[in-house]
Amino acid sequence: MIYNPEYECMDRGARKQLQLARLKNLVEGLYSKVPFYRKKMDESGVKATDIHTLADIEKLPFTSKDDLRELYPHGLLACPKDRIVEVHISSGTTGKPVVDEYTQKDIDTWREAMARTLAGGGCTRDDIVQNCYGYGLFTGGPGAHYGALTLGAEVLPMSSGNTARQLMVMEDFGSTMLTCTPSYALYMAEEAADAGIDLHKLSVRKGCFGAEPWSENMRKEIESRYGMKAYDIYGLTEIIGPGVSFECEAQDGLHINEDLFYPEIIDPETGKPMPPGEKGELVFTTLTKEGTPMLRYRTRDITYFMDDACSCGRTTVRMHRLFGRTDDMLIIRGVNVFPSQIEHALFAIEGTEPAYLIVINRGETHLDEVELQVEVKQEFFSDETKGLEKLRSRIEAEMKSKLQIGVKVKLVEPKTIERSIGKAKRVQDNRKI
Ligand code: DLL
Repeated sequence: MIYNPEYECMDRGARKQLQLARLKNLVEGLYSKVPFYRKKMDESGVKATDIHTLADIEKLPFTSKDDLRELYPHGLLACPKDRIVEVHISSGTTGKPVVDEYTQKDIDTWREAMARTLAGGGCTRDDIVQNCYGYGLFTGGPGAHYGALTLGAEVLPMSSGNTARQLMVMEDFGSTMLTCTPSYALYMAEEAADAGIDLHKLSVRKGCFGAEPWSENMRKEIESRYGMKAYDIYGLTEIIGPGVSFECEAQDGLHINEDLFYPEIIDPETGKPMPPGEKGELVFTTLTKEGTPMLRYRTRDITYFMDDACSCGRTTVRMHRLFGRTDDMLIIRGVNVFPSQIEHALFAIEGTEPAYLIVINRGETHLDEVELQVEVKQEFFSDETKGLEKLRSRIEAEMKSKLQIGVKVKLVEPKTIERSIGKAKRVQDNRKI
């Protein structure tokens, strides 16, 4: 089902007109209301009146994650503070997180974007949606919740974790649709098999999965284990949360909600636009947001545009499922982690050498498992094992508190981790996704 054919199936020329009108309005507003954008525009010598066509967006400055960190917490606010009704913060754990502050109109935009998204995955008012994205500051839980309610579906607001309970509810309440990270969907399937539950005999037949990288093979695995259709959905806190783009029944690229979020794909080195079919960095401008609007936000996500017609009838441009990121950010169990952060925490601990390796596996449970190999000073090895054990648990506790994920620490003898004369390779990512 197409939730909003007026906008999703709009004539492309008419949509461009709408985008241009919204862009002009946005740029004018940003210049007068947000000192950060005014300064940036002044520095690049561009004025709101210089925007005559959509291509003129190239004259405008980019916004980066580093900019957002400096503006934390309220530096991007483009409306009076008392108009903000909800706040979300990214799962990123390096430095200051990024903030999205929503007015009521922004929440309504999000509801619309997520209604389109879940409808793309086949959700209707007849569905019972088991929502196992995390609720809280993370956008996943609330975003899917709003979307399901907007469609008139019934929501089971489970949040993530407590898998035995998830399965009990799935069975007893007859969930027909699942929303969670793809790795959690597979983990639940494993637990179901262990508990002797045949998922094919339950009612769950479709799911919208995202928030982390996953592959076509993982999709096949989820689909066959549940006997369901599994759809990829994409979004990020900075732009609105989930609801930026989504797959339809064709499962061939993610339709971007272009009337709300203007997409560009640029060469990350030169900042110049890439033609459809060519990979680059995804950039978004929010066309209607009031609270914390974004101008040319560099997502660091790598994909390409697919602008051929889709069999579903939507006319929006599609993006290929993500290929990766331009930076070294790792997404572990849906939490954004940077190797530099692990390093930072590690080297504050007495007894360790400056050599470590982060090994990431997607274990039998389909959840990401992190092993942190750390070299330890020689004297610890000559010491009794109690000292080593104490050091190991200390590092594990430190990682848990700094990264918010469990890390298994393996202490190794000095000089056992491979050295490099060039760039050090700190991460061994064995996830076959
Ligand atoms: O993960 C929003 C979201 C929630 C999307 C639920 C989909 C479903 P952040 O925590 O800010 O927001 O993380 C955003 O996660 O820049 C991508 O690198 C990655 N990501 C999100 N969706 C996908 C996906 C939410 N479908 C960052 N495939 C983004 C691959 C994804 N990576």
